[in-house]
Parts: sequence; structure tokens; C-alpha cells
Amino acid sequence: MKKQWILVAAIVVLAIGIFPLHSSAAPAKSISLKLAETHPQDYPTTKGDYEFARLVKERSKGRITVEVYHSKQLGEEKAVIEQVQLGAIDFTRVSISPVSAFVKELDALQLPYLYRDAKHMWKVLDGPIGADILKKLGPANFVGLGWFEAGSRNFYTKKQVKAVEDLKGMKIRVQQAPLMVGLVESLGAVATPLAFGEVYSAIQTGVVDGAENNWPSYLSTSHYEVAKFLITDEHTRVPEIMIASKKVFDKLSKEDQALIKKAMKDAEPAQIKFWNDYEKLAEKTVREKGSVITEVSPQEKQKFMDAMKALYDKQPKEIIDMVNKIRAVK
Ligand code: GTR
Repeated sequence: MKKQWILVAAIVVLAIGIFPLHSSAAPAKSISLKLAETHPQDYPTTKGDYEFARLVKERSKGRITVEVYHSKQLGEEKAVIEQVQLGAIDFTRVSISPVSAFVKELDALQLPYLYRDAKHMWKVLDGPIGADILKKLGPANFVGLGWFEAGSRNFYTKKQVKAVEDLKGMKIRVQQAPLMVGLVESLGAVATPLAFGEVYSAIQTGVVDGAENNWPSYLSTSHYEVAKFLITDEHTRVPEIMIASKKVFDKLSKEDQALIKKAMKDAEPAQIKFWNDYEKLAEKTVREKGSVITEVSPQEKQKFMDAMKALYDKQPKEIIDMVNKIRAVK
């Protein structure tokens, strides 16, 4: 009799294990992810990050939260990128320049005078070339999620630059990226790679004679206060990128991975709009604050382009093949 009772009890325990009393699946675990951003809270890339985070939260019904740490709270870009690679930070929105130090193929998207205009760049980024380059981030332990707008970059200096020759011998801060060093050197200037947060004091104290960036960064960093001469040479159009840590991303379900990728794609138009509005305002504001803007003539711009041909000559064949494909996009 006792034996029978033991048998019944064992069957009940087993049955409960196989068919739990609460048969509905346990609620999915909530996930909290960190996104590092160098710019302040009201900057157009940060606003794009918030839009991405909003879409992720909404579409996961509150299950996945992306916390945006703006204003370099998690560190300068190079250090943040390394943390993303290790899996200590989940996402970062960065310029592709510092990422190109880890993923050489990105150089194909940031060479000087590459795109005809913003429309051309977006056709490339949103098309098969952009998708293909995002995939190249995998071997470096990143997942390329998508692109944001960052306008075009100009040189700004303590002394006025009116022509390409004036840059000869000048010390110019660049991002920590080999291609940016080569770009400045092709103009006969001395490239000084520095972290973004160090540029203001480097210009102020004369460690460098100037830097280069887009209108929004020229304003938001107050670089215009210490380098009041800007020349509209528009040498590059460098997209921003959202990268995830591959170590973290690979642990997510396929559905969550797809949701995050789609949220980034869908945040893109909002960020472009934030960008375009702020870019105009930034240009107007620095002009009002006393920056001296040298507009380059088409002839002078051609001289900038000619000087940068040397940089193209140094590129490996794979990069030049991609450049040719980019140029062929109509
Ligand atoms: C800005 C870019 C930043 C950073 C910075 C720099 O335009 O948005 O991510 O790379 O340039 O020059 O360091």
C-alpha cells in the first residue's frame, strides 16, 4: 500500500513538472541596455538616440529599455567603442571616423568629396552598399545597426584660411582615425588626433591652430569662441553610425534583434529632420556670435579636391572598388 502511495506521489510531482499549474508561459524577462552618446541632450544625434529608444520601448511593450547616457557620461568615443567591443556598453552612436580605426572598410564612406550631396549619401547608405558595409562590422565584434545624418565638415582656425595653401604647416585636430590624419596631411597641414572633449582647450592654449567639424558641433562645443575663422570647404560628409556590442546582441532572441534593427531604421527620418533644423540654426547662430565665414569659390574648392587626390591614391583596391560603386549610384 505504502509503495502505491509513493508511486502516486511521484507521478503527481512529475506531472506538475511537465504541466505546470500555471500553464501560461512565464512573463519574458525585461532587458535594460545602455547607449553612450558624446553630445549633449538637445543635440540632433542625441534626439535621434531618444527616438530609437522610444521605438524599442513601444514595440517591445515596455520590455526592452534603452537608457541614453549623453554628454560623454560613459567616456570619450574611442574608449566607449572599446567598451562596446568588450560588451561593457551595449550601444553607442558615433561618427564613423573613430570606428574606422577598427573597421577599415568604413573609409570607403568617409573619403573627401565622395558624395554629390546629402541625397546621394542617403541613397548609398540606405541601399545595398550601406547594408553591405554594416555587415563588415561583425568581425570587429560590433553589430552595425544603421546611420544618422551629420552634414558636412569644414575647417575652422584661429587665423583666417582663405585658400588651401594657407593650411600648410598649420596644426589641425582630427578624430582618432588614420584616414582623417591622411586627409589633413594631404593638404600639407600637421594632423593632431585628439579626443573630442580636449579640442576646446587645445585650440585655446595653442596646442593646435584649428580643427574641423560640422556646423552643429562647431556651435555646441563652443569651438567658435576660440577658432573664429571658418572656411566652407565642405571636405567631408561623414555619416554617424549606431553600433551594438556583438557580445550583447548575440544573446538576444532573433525577434528582439529584428525589433532593435527596425527601430534604428525607423528612427532615421526623425533624426534627419532634427539635424536639418539644427544645422541651419547653428550656422545662423555662429554667424551672429561673430564667426568670420570664408565662402570658398568653386575654383578654390577644386583646389581642395585636387590636393586630396593624393589620399585616394593611397587607398587599397577594395576601398577604391567601393568608391567607384558609390560614385555610380545615381
Ligand atoms: C562630431 C561627431 C562626434 C565626434 C566629433 C569629433 O561631428 O558627431 O561623434 O566624432 O564630431 O570630431 O570628435
